[in-house]
Amino acid sequence: MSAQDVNKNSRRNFIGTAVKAAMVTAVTGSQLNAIASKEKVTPILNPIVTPNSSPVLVGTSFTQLPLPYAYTALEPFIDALTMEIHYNKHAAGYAKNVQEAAAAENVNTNSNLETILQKISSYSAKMRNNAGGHYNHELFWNCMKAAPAGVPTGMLATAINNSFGSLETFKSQFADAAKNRFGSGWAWLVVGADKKLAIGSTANQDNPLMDVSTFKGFPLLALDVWEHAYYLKYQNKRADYITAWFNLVNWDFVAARYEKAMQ
Ligand code: MN3
Repeated sequence: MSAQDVNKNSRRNFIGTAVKAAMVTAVTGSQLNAIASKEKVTPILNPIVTPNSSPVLVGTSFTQLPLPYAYTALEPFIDALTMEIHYNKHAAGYAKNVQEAAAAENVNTNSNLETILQKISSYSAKMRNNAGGHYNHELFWNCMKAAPAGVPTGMLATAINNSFGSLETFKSQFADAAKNRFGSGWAWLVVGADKKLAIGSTANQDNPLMDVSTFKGFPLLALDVWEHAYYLKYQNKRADYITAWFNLVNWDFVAARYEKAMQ
């Protein structure tokens, strides 16, 4: 057998293994769904966006909404187990805790979370961490969709080109914001009070709507750079996670939020 044949063979074996691994993942994903339905957890395949609801997700509720796709939908860039733990444990925890904080601090949970965030300095640290955590994740899920990402369109595409020169320059600057956020936090694309696009980051579960944030604006695009968002697949390689994540950006959602912000 020539070296080339050996190469072909090992490549075939690798592909076989990869296909098998994908099948195992698919089964795991559907088993998770089955477990979810048995435990009367909200089904995860229901879309958030219905014909009667705004696709821009303005007016975030205190309740965790169903994921707009299956746990497996973002593979291979974000694995199903990471998504399952992230949505069902981490994000579900913020949703539960923000409701506890609201009850303790006499906040009406029928109000929009945005109004609380804008005056978050009036509330407890528990409210700040969990109102932020809940809001950020509800936004984050909608900022992603199954690959491929496509490209920004319409007014957003023009604004990105005008502000950053090109989509590639935008991605590079956004990735730098995400890489350089020390410890846990988020990277953002926002529309500022001056109606201009800006890139920045916040620590922990803070976000640009909060009165306590030094980086302010209306968030269009959010990237979670807490280790829980990537560690199972990427370990310490945050930069690789960020590069992969660009394959998942839901530009239609971002463009709809931009148009809303510019009205
Ligand atoms: Mn998270």
